[in-house]
Amino acid sequence: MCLKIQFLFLTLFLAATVGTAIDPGSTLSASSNQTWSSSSGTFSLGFISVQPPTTPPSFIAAISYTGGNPVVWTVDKGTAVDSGGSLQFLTSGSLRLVNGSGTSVWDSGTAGATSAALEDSGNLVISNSTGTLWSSFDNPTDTLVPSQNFSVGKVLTSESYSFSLSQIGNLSLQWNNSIVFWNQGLNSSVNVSLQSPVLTLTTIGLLELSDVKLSSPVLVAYSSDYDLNAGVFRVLKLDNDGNLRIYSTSLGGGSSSVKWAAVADQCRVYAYCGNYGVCGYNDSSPVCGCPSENFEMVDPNNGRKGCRRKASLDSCQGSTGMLTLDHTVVLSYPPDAGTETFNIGLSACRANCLSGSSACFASTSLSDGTGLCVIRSKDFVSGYHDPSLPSTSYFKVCLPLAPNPPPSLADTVGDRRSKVPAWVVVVVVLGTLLGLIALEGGLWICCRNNKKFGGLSAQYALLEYASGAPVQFSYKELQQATKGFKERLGAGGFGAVYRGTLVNKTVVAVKQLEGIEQGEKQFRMEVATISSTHHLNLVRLIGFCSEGRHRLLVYEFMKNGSLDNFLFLTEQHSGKLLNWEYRFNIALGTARGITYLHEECRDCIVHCDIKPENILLDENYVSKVSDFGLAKLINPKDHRHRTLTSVRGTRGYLAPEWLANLPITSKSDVYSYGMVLLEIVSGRRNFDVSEETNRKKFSIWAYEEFEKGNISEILDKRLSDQEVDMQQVKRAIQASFWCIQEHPSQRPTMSRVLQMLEGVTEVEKPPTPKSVMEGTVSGTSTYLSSNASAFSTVGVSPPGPSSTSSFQISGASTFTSGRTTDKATSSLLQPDN
Ligand SMILES: *[C@@H]1O[C@H](CO)[C@@H](O)[C@H](O)[C@H]1NC(C)=O
Ligand SMILES: *[C@@H]1O[C@H](CO)[C@@H](O)[C@H](O)[C@H]1NC(C)=O
Ligand SMILES: *[C@@H]1O[C@H](CO)[C@@H](O)[C@H](O)[C@H]1NC(C)=O
Ligand SMILES: *[C@@H]1O[C@H](CO)[C@@H](O)[C@H](O)[C@H]1NC(C)=O
Ligand SMILES: *[C@@H]1O[C@H](CO)[C@@H](O)[C@H](O)[C@H]1NC(C)=O
Ligand SMILES: *[C@@H]1O[C@H](CO)[C@@H](O)[C@H](O)[C@H]1NC(C)=O
Ligand SMILES: *[C@@H]1O[C@H](CO)[C@@H](O)[C@H](O)[C@H]1NC(C)=O
Ligand SMILES: *[C@@H]1O[C@H](CO)[C@@H](O)[C@H](O)[C@H]1NC(C)=O
Ligand SMILES: *[C@@H]1O[C@H](CO)[C@@H](O)[C@H](O)[C@H]1NC(C)=O
Ligand SMILES: *[C@@H]1O[C@H](CO)[C@@H](O)[C@H](O)[C@H]1NC(C)=O
Ligand SMILES: *[C@@H]1O[C@H](CO)[C@@H](O)[C@H](O)[C@H]1NC(C)=O
Ligand SMILES: CC(=O)N[C@H]1CO[C@H](CO)[C@@H](O)[C@@H]1O
Repeated sequence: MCLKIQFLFLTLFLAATVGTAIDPGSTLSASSNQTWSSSSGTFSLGFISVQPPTTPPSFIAAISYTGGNPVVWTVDKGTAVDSGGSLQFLTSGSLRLVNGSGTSVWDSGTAGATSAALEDSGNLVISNSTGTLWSSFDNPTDTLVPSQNFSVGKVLTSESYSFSLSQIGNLSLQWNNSIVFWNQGLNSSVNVSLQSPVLTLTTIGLLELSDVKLSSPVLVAYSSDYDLNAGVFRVLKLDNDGNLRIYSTSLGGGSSSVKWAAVADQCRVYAYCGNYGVCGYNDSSPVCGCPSENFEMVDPNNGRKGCRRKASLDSCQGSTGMLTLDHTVVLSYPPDAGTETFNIGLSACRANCLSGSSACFASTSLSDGTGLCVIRSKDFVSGYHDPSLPSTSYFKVCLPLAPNPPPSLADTVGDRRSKVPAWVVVVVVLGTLLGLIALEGGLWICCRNNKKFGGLSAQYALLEYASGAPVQFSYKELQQATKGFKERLGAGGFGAVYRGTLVNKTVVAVKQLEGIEQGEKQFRMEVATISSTHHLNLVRLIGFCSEGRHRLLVYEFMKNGSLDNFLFLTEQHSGKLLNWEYRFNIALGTARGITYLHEECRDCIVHCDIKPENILLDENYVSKVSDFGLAKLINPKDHRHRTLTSVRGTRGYLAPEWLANLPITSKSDVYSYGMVLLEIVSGRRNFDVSEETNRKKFSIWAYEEFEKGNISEILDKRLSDQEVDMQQVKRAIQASFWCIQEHPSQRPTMSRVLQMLEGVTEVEKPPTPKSVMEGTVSGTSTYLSSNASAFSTVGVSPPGPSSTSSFQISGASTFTSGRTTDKATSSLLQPDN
C-alpha cells in the first residue's frame, strides 16, 4: 500500500512538472543517437531504425518509453526517412521532419510557437506564450498512454485498421474505414446522452470512459494485471494485426506483455489474412492460408497479404464451380454492403452463389441452428477456418476444383493426429505396466504440489487411467452430444460449459477448456487424477477429449445449477430462495467435499477457486464442488506465478497470500470457503458495500455486528419469517470468521471447520479478520459485473447512488500468441454479428 501511494504521488508529481524544453533551432539527426528527453528521462524523442532493417537503412522519429519500448508516438504516423534525415525545431516555431535531400516530409504547422517540450507524461507540446498550439496527445498515432485523453474525432490507426470513439460512447474497430468488426457500447443501463465522452487508460490498468454527464467514470475494460500499479507502465495500442490491446511493461523499461485484447479470437479480426486469406490456428498462433490450390499467396513469405486467384473468374466464363470448405466461415459484420443473408438450406446456399443472378464470390451456410446463408457479393473475402466451427463455406473458382489446400492451410486444416505405429503403442503400454509394477511398492503420495513426488504421483495416475476410469471422447462425439456447442450453461474461469446428451441419453456438462498450456500426456495424467477423485460432494468427471488444440472435460450434469443463483437473487431468479436447512446442508456438504480434496484423497488437491459459482447443486440440492484440479492444468509449471489470470482465482474469495506472494496452501481454500460460508448465511456477496453496512465491506461490517451480538442482523433478511436454527447460524458465522483470518496459520483446517459446523467441538470466539484486500480500487467508482467473476472479480461498489451507472465490463483475457485463453468472455467482447 505504501509503495502504491508513493508511486501515485510520484506520478502526479511528475505529470505536473514540465519537461525539458527543446531549444528553437535544435536538430536531431537520423543517423545519430541523440534524443530529446523528458525531464525525468521517462520518455525520449529520437530516431529509431525501421524494423526489419532496410537497405539503405531508414529511420522513424518516435517518442519511446525508457529503454526504447514501447514506442508511444511516431512523427507523421511513422513515415521513414533516410540516414541524412533530421527532425528540426525551427526558430520559426515549426517542428519539421526533413529527409536527406532536404525536403520537408512533415511539418507541425505551428509557425509563431516559441517553445517545445517533451513532458514527463509522454506528451510532446509546442506552445506560444498564450498556450498550447499543438501536442502529440491531440494527434495520436496508434497508442494511448495513461493521462492521455482520447476524445470523439480522434483516431488510432494502424495499416488498414482504425479505432475510434463515438459520441454515444461506443468504441469501434474498423477495417478500411468501412467494416466495423468490433463495436462495444456502454451497458444499456447507462442511460444518459453523453456530452463529450473521453476515454482514458488509468495507471492502474482500467480503461474508462468519462463525461460531464456521468457522475463517475464508467469502466470499459481492464487489463488482467490491473491494480498492480507499482512497477508497471501500460499502454493501449492498436496493433497492425487489427487488434486493440493493453500492454504492460515494467517501470523502467523491458519487454511488454499483452494484458487485454478487444477481439479475443484473432481470426475474427476482419481481413487479418487479407483478401481470400483464410485464418486458422496452428497449436498456438493464428496462421493464414489460401482456400485451395486454385489460389496463390500474394506474398509467399507473408500470408497476411492475402491470396489471389490463379485464374480470374472472367477468364473462365461458364466453367465456374464451388469449392467446399468445411468448418469455415466467410466473416461478415453487418451492415456490410458486400453481404446478404438468406434463409436457405445448405445446397441452396452453394447453388445460389454459383448461379445466382447477383455477383457472388463466396457463401457460407451457417450450421449454427439459424439455417442462414451468407452471400458475399464483393470481391473481398475474409475467411476463418476452425474445426470447432460448424459452418461450411463455398468459394467460386474456375474449374477444375483443386480442393487440396496448400500446405500453409493444410497445417491447420488437415488431420494432424499423426498415426502412431501399432508397435509403438505396444511398447509404450508394456513399458508403462512394467513401470507401474515396479512402483507397486506403494509409495503413497500426498500433496502433489510437492515437486519431489510430482513425477511419481503422475505415474500412479496412469494406473487409474489404464484401468479405464475416464472415458475418452472424440471431438466429433462431443460436438454431436452438444449439438455443436449450442446450449451454453455458463462461462467458468477455465472455459465455457455446454449442455450435452451422450448417445446413451446421459445428460452431461461439457467444459471446453481454454488456455491449456501443457502437453497431451500431462493433460491425461491430470484428467486421471481428477476422475479418480470420487466423493458425494464433488462433481464427477465422466470423460474427456484431447484432440489437437481441443481439451474438453465431460462432467455429470447438475440439474439445479450453481449456488450463486440461489444466494444472490436477481429479478430473473426471484423464485429460487433456499431455506436455512438447505443452506446449512449445502455448507456442510461443501465443507466435506473440500475436506476430502485436502485431507482424504490420495493426491491432495488445493482447489484455488472456491466460490459460489463453483458449487453446484443436484436435483436434491446436495452440493457438489466443481472445477477442482483445474488450477494445475492451466498453470502447471509455475505455481507461484501470481498474475490474477494465471491464478484464475476470484477476487473477493482470494486469500491474502495470493497477493502477498506467500505460499498457497490448503489454508487458502479455507479462506475462500469462509467467504462462501458468510454468503450462505447472509445471502449477499462478501465484498458488497452498501449504505446498510455503513459503506463497509460486508464481511467487515458483519464482524462488527457479530461483536455486538447482533447475529440476526447478519442473517439473510429473506429468511426472517422462516424457522431458522440460530445455533447453527451462530456456528456458521463463527466458523466463517475463523476461516477468513489473515494469517493462514490462524485458520483452521477444513476438517476442523466441519467439526465446528457440526457442533462437535466448541467454537472459540474468533479474532477480527483484518482485511488486506479491501479498497484496492478505491477512488474509481466501478463495479465489475458478476458475469466477469469467472476470471477475477472485484466488487467495489460506488460510494453513493451512482450504482445505476455500473455497467458491463468487457472482460479481460490473457492473450498467448494472439489467441485468447479465456474464450468464455469473448462473447462479451464480440459485436452482435
Ligand atoms: C548508436 O548506438 C548504437 C547501438 O547502441 C551504436 O552501435 C552506434 O555506434 C551508435 N551511433 C553513434 C553515432 O553513436
Ligand atoms: C525526400 O522526400 C521527397 C518528397 O517526399 C522525395 O521526392 C525524395 O525522393 C526524398 N529523398 C530522399 C533522399 O529520401
Ligand atoms: C498564440 O497562438 C494563438 C493561436 O494561434 C493565437 O491566438 C495567440 O495570439 C498566440 N499568442 C501570441 C502571444 O502570439
Ligand atoms: C484530460 O482531461 C482531464 C479532464 O477532462 C483534464 O483535467 C486533463 O488535463 C486532460 N489531460 C490532458 C493531457 O489534456
Ligand atoms: C476500401 O475503402 C475504399 C474507400 O472507401 C473502397 O473504395 C474500397 O472498395 C474498400 N475496399 C474493400 C475491399 O471493401
Ligand atoms: C454501440 O454498441 C452496441 C453494442 O455494444 C450496439 O448494439 C450499437 O448498435 C452500437 N451503436 C452504434 C451507433 O454503433
Ligand atoms: C432513458 O431515459 C429516457 C429519458 O430520461 C427515458 O425516456 C427512457 O425510457 C430511458 N430508457 C431506458 C432504456 O431506460
Ligand atoms: C505456429 O505458427 C507460428 C507463426 O507462423 C509459428 O511461429 C509457430 O512455430 C507455429 N507453431 C507450430 C506448433 O506449428
Ligand atoms: C452413459 O455413458 C457414459 C460414458 O460412456 C457412462 O459413464 C454412463 O454411466 C452411461 N450411462 C448409462 C445410464 O449407461
Ligand atoms: C442490533 O441491530 C439493530 C438493528 O440494526 C439495532 O437496533 C440494535 O441496537 C443492535 N443491537 C446491538 C446490541 O447493537
Ligand atoms: C448492465 O449492468 C447491469 C447492472 O450492473 C447488469 O445487471 C446488466 O446485466 C448489464 N447489462 C448488459 C447488457 O450487460
Ligand atoms: C430452481 C430449480 O431449478 N429448482 C429445481 C431443482 O431440482 C428439482 C428437482 O429436479 C426441481 O424440481 C427444481 O425445480
